[in-house]
Amino acid sequence: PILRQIPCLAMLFCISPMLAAFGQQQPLQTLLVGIDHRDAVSLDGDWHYLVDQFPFRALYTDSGAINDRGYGRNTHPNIASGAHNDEYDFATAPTLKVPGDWNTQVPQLFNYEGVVFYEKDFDAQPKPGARTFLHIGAANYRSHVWVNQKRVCDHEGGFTPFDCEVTGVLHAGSNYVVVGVDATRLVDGIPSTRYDWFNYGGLTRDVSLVTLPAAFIDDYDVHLTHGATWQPGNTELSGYVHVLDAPAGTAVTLSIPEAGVHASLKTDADGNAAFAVKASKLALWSPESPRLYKVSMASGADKLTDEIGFRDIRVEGTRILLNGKAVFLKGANVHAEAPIRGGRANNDQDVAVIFGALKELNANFVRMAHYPHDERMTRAADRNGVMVWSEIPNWQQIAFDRPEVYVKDVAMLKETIRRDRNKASVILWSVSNETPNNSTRTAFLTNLANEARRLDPTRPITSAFDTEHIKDGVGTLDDPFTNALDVIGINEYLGWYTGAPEAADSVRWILPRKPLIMSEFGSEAKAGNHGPATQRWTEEQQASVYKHQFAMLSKISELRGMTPWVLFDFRSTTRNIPVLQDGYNRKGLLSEDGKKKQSFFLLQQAYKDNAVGKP
Ligand code: GCB
Repeated sequence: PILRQIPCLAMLFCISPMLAAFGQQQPLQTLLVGIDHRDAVSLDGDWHYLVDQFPFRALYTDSGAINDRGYGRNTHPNIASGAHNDEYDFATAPTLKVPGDWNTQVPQLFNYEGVVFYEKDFDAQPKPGARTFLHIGAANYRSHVWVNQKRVCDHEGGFTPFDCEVTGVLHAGSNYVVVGVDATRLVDGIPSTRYDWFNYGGLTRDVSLVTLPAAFIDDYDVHLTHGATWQPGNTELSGYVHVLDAPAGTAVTLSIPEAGVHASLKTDADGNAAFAVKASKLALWSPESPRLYKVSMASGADKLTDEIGFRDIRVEGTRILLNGKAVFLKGANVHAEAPIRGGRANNDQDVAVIFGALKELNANFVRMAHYPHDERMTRAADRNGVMVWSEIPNWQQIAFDRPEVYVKDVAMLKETIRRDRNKASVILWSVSNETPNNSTRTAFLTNLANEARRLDPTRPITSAFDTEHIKDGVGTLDDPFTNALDVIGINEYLGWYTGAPEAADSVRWILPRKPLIMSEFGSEAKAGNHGPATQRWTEEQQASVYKHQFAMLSKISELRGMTPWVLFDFRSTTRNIPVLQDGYNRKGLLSEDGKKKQSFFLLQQAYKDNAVGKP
């Protein structure tokens, strides 16, 4: 109440009472694994939209609850006569393309970080005994979904998919779905309120409807058995196929014809059919030979075929072993920003441009910063033989002191791992980027790293650390959170945020005895801006930073990979130097419209010659 009487100093303080009621954790929504390999009815295309401007009366009630008497009802105003009624109408509202952020589609919404409602009509013919799910690939940041006036789900998190069950709500003929998407930054959000990228709002990834039998395969994990017994040529596959709502003893088949695997399994009381089967003639997945196998699973009336690669990834001392062989990770950071056209990357074309650039660079690795990207990206990585660092958006200042943030973080981690655990390309789960070194943070992230390891014991866990404090020519990483990790990432910007580029030449590093990935370095350059190497913002200065970084990196004995920041220039709300930045972070090896800078060619050559770092 007091807050109502004082002017809003910041958006944050104005909206906090309203959001208080949202503090209770929403249950984890269903998440159907391998949905892109199922027959789904796409709901992509034109959706009507209405902006619900602050104080977001259509989405939230005055007490902060979700308003089920608002736009979710999709009523139409009585224009002719009779009682006054609702003052909105989707039927005559303009449209937005889905998938797509609203920012790059409607000039007036470019900087809008509030609520937009989406509506779409669709036809359905529900069949008795069948179940239907509405799949949302991602909606940034919170979303509330109504189908035919009933709220079917709520979801928080801008980069992971969720599936809302709509069985029983659908009827034969025309139906509608309304989604209220709120892109407001939250102190207790993940990420929190400050971050160096653009807050693209809306239904940013594909939306579809999928119809399944009463009991169906919702989750599976098929991987090369991980453990001390692993030997090339003597391989075994293990994992599980989970059948949702199946009674114990339900039959499940798993077959990988090209690998000679045909297994008949039975579910346990939880619907889980665990397995371990010999598959000794497997061709293992690697960047040189990214072999994928057709993996078919069936149970009752449900069947599904995915394409999965098999490989072993592990850490031994300071080395990273892929299929028992030490590897050096030659990579780059990538944001989910569509090159050329701009906006959130979410279609085959965007993914082809990004992977085209990575392959041209001679990269075998990519850090998908700083959150899970569209599933097309990890699929493309599987096919292209590019290893992946996958991250959840614990970026810098997160409200680590709030228990509800930990609950949300675990939900996000689960969604990320569940969606991508069958991707051979994904070799690392990262739980954070540049978080402050204090005991609250360390306890929080140590628990989260352990949770990641519990959810997936087959992959190493990592995080990126910020070491701006390189003193007297010595770089150190003295952070207790490193104890919880298998692989260490370090972000440093010698030659840009600190010191001159050549200072790197004489820096010595004192590091934990774990594999190190230099997960960020670089400097800003506007493509086409030329001058002496000492002049900031030129391609020459950026190239000079890279040269001196290579000299430094070559001397770090623990170095097992590098991902300079960043492949393409990307939009960020914090980069506001006119002419030079114009709203873009310019640390790209390429500009946002695909112009290669000098640094691109330098790195391309270094990767070709394996000039920096050893496996
Ligand atoms: C960092 C962050 C990254 C930023 C980058 C920069 O350390 O991890 O998200 O965009 O620096 O350009 O400052």
